[in-house]
Order: sequence, then structure tokens, then C-alpha cells
Amino acid sequence: MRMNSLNGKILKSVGGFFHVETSDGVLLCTARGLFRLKNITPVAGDNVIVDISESTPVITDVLNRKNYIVRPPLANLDAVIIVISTVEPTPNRLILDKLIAIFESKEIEPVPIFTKIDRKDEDELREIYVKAGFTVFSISNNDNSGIEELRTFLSGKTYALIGNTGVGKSSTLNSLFPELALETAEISRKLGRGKHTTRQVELYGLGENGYIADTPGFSTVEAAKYGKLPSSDIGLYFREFIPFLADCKFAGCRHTGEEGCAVIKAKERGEITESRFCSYLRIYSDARKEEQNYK
Ligand SMILES: Nc1nc2c(ncn2[C@@H]2O[C@H](COP(=O)(O)OP(=O)(O)OP(=O)(O)O)[C@@H](O)[C@H]2O)c(=O)[nH]1
Ligand SMILES: [Mg+2]
Ligand SMILES: [Zn+2]
Repeated sequence: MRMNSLNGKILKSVGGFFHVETSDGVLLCTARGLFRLKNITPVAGDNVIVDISESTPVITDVLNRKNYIVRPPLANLDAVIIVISTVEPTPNRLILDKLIAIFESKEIEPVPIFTKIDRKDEDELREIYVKAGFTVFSISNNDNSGIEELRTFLSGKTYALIGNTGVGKSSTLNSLFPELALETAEISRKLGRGKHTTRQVELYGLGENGYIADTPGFSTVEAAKYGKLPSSDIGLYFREFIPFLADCKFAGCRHTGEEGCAVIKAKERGEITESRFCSYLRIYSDARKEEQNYK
């Protein structure tokens, strides 16, 4: 590293400028020329080199990414906290399972959390995801139940809260860290404006090199289109299928009704839930269809 350079981490990107945390504080930087030179657009979570020799600091390099997600644009995540409200917006298990599979494929730990449990209980949902082997949290931002448990879980890693608009991502961050005082809004107000309350991705420091990002919610339609997985790999991204995969009679078993399928047998014994298995079939067949369309 040159004398006039600092290491940093991008906290947010706004209108072509980047807020970069460095040992000299948070610097407002440009990334002039970086895309042209290296074909790379920096995103929040990127570890970067900043040249401070000119009056406006410039990002001159983006260090290798551990992982990267396009929507919301973020790099170097350890875990994604997938926020699902028990009521309004109604939970969509297919979309949840698809997001989980995509994050599994990128080796980002998916952590489902269920919000608004003061309005509707989450027992049935919770059971499905505990049984599949996930760490799950159930919280209410109205009476703060479950907030301490979630706070204790967060350590010196990088997390992002993602989910539909209105599920309570910003509210959850406010419950965890009241000093953030993030803007939140009722769903009726959001619909009225046709806008999400949170407009951009932003990382907040947790201390000990930990970060957590608030992100703009996506619509159900956007979520359904999110990411692509090859149909042949999808079974690998359902973690509770893994112990059975080697026992399927055929090596290329897709678990859709083949003879001697150990995944289907496990489902029949109740070791894999109907809910997750149904999502698998749907995600698999959608991926197959898409692959055939492109042949
Ligand atoms: N009853 C109840 N309401 C909640 C809870 N969490 C959030 N809300 C309400 O849900 C609405 C949406 O919350 P936000 O935190 O703005 O949702 P968001 O996910 O950040 O939404 P976007 O920024 O648009 O993506 C607000 O009216 C919150 O007060 C909860 O646990 N219980
Ligand atoms: Mg928000
Ligand atoms: Zn099988």
C-alpha cells in the first residue's frame, strides 16, 4: 500500500459517492475510473483501498470479495437475516425457501426471523425452520420480546437484514440499537406513497469489526425473480436433504418421484417437512422450465 493510501470498508453508496470507514474516520470518496479499469462497481461491505492524496479521496481498489449479492447490492456477508412477518405482509414460504437456497449456494448463513408475533403467533412457521436445522428468532418490536436473544446472537461478523417491504427490518434494528433511530412507516402509508421507507443499503458498525446492514424491502414479484440456481444443484441447498442424498438409488436423483429416492422416504417418515419439500419441487421445476427455454 502506498503512503497516501488507507484501507477502508464501504458503509453506503449515494449518488456516485461512497461513505468509507477508515482509520481516519468516515471519508466521502469517489470511485473515478475504477469501473473502466477493473470492470468493478463497489458496493456496501466492500473492503477497499482509498487514495487520499487529492482533495477528494478516491477508491482505487476493491479487495477480493468473499461473496456478493446483487439485490440488495452487498459484499462480504457472513449471514443474512431474512425477515418474515407473521402477518401483513403475509409470509410466503416458497419465497423464503428460494432465498434460503440462494444464500446457501453462496455460503452465506440464512437466519430466518419472524416479526409481529404480538399480532399473530409464529409456532407453525418456526417449527418448519427449526426442524430444517436453522437458527431462528421470533420477535415483536412492539413489546421487544425476542430482541435480547437476537442481540446476543450478533457478534463480530457482517449481517444484512433483508425481506419484503413492511416486514419490520428497520423496526428490528431500532429495537436492537435504539440510537440508530431509523425511519419506519406503516404499510398503509408505504402503499400510499408507492415507495419503500428504507431507500438504500447502509451498514452500521456493531463494534469488534461487526456490521449490520439495513436494506430496502423488495416486492413479492421481485423476490420471486431473485437469483438463479441450476436445477441439478437445488437439492444441495436444502440442508436437511443432505444426510439422505447419498442413499438415493440413482446417482442423478432429482427427488421428484424416482424409484428408491431417500429424500422422499425421509419426507414420508416426517424427517423432512411437506412444506420444505413442496418448495423444493416448485423451485426445481421452475429452474428446469427455464433451462429448457434456453436450450
Ligand atoms: N405489531 C407489530 N408491528 C411491527 C413490528 N415490527 C414492525 N412493525 C410495524 O410494521 C411497519 C413496517 O415497519 P418497517 O420497520 O418500516 O419495515 P421495513 O421492513 O423496514 O420496510 P422497508 O424499509 O419499506 O423495506 C411499521 O408500521 C412498524 O411499526 C412488530 O413486531 N409488531
Ligand atoms: Mg426499512
Ligand atoms: Zn432422491
